[in-house]
Amino acid sequence: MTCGELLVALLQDLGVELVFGIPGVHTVELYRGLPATRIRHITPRHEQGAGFMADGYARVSGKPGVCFTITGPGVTNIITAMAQAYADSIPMLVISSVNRTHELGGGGGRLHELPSQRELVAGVSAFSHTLQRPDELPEVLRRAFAVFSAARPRPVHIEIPIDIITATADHVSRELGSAASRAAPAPQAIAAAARLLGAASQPLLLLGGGAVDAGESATRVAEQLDAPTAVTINAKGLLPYGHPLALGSNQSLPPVRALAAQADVVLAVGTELGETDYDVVFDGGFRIDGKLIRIDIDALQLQRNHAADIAVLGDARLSLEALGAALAHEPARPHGADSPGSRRAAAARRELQDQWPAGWDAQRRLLQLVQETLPEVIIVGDSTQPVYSGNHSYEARRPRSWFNSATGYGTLGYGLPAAIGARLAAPARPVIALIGDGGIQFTLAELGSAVEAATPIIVLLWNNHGYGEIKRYMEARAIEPLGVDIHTPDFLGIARAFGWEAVRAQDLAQLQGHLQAAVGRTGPTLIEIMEDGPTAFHPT
Ligand SMILES: Cc1ncc(C[n+]2csc(CCOP(=O)(O)OP(=O)(O)O)c2C)c(N)n1
Ligand SMILES: [Mg+2]
Repeated sequence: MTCGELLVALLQDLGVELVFGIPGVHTVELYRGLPATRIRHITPRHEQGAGFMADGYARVSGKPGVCFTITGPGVTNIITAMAQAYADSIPMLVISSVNRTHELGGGGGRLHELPSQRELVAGVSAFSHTLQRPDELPEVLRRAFAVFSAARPRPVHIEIPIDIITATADHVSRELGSAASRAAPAPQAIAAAARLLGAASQPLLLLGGGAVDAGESATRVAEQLDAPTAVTINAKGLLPYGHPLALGSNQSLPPVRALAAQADVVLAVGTELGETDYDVVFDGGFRIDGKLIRIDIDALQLQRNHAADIAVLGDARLSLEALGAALAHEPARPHGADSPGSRRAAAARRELQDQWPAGWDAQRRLLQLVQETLPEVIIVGDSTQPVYSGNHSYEARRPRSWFNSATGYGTLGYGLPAAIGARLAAPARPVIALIGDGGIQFTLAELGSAVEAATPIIVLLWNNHGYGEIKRYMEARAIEPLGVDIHTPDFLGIARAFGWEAVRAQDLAQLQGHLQAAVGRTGPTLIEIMEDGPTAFHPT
């Protein structure tokens, strides 16, 4: 058995079901053992597509997305996707080759050579490791999976020199030992938090993507505290749909900011308190004037952005369960739609609705129709108008059902490949990629991967013939729009050429018909929506 064969056997032992990658002469030895496993291989058209697919798969399944890439260009191509996953704390394992051990850093002009590949990737990884011997493999994989399951999940990079991939591994034990248990919070910290929250008169709860698997315990705590609750974009769906305490993801808008500033105690769980959720208007206006309790799995993150009065290190679900148990000893508060907290939340929601920009209304109705037609839908967004407005107005029915690349790193080109990964993780659910005409052109060739992977996803293409958001931004600053009115191709023709069904929707009834037809198909469907022009969409 070679090191390459051992690797895929270990990955299977670790529960990996899918690998995304484009093979090359440096990685063929990773493929030798694959057919003997149950692992399915998915081939993208660019390594960035592989990374985004792995990300979409991870966000829906909760399991790490695994990629194989070649030395050099394969690695540089996937770095953008790793950076998006790094920013949003998504588990991802990138296994690449690298030049021979004795040539590393040599600058000899070898095929695919980089001065230091490991250093390049280390900046977007929890860690990046160069394998020196096959014997190291079980341990380094154990470390990677410890990041994914028990620490703050982020990409991990393992590079294997091409002389090590083929080295014999017959002597290496396949023993993987026990995964780490998740960290429970310190009891004193939870007791202090419960005392402070128990005495609060205007508490506010902030939930982030770190709490994505803590919906039930978070809802219990929200109800015990009667606290209006804001979720980040990656935490949408944590409270039951239509919950009276829900504020959605509007921390950048005045009504929720007012609640945050007025709150005497804010409890923030698994959230960075970062810019793309709390300050997309870039004015530094999100303030917490009262006491702040933070819960996070990452000790460093507990100290970033806002200083906490009580900083609790621990897993979100275990911490919220412990907090819920402690709060059960505090005097019960009223709850239900008429409670003071629910009334504060309802007032904020009304104010928010009055303040929605006019242009958002059409997009909101579009997204509502999608959700009514396909209640189980997962909407994977790129960085385009209806994604921005949906980040504020859309209420997901379940966690892991609305996410996009407008958060965190904010790259274009994410939506299509990430939707393919999402569908692979949830083959029974409708998956929509919501993308602009600019964003889709970054990874357009992945239309081919969707056909090949037999993932009947739906692309909702928001076409305004250009980089609309940036054009608006330039106009608002009296900069003459330049570089934003791009040539857009015949997307329907392109999609058909890739083997997709492709149609245009001009009103809600047409859109509904197209969606219903699309979910009945075995192949993927692109539905184009024109923002303007003679075939413009009217949300009626
Ligand atoms: C890789 C990358 N390059 C550039 C940008 C800057 N950018 C953000 S939004 C945007 C416009 C995207 O156009 P489109 O996808 O058509 O969406 P629209 O704003 O028109 O709705 C651009 C260029 C980015 N976020 N990521
Ligand atoms: Mg556009």
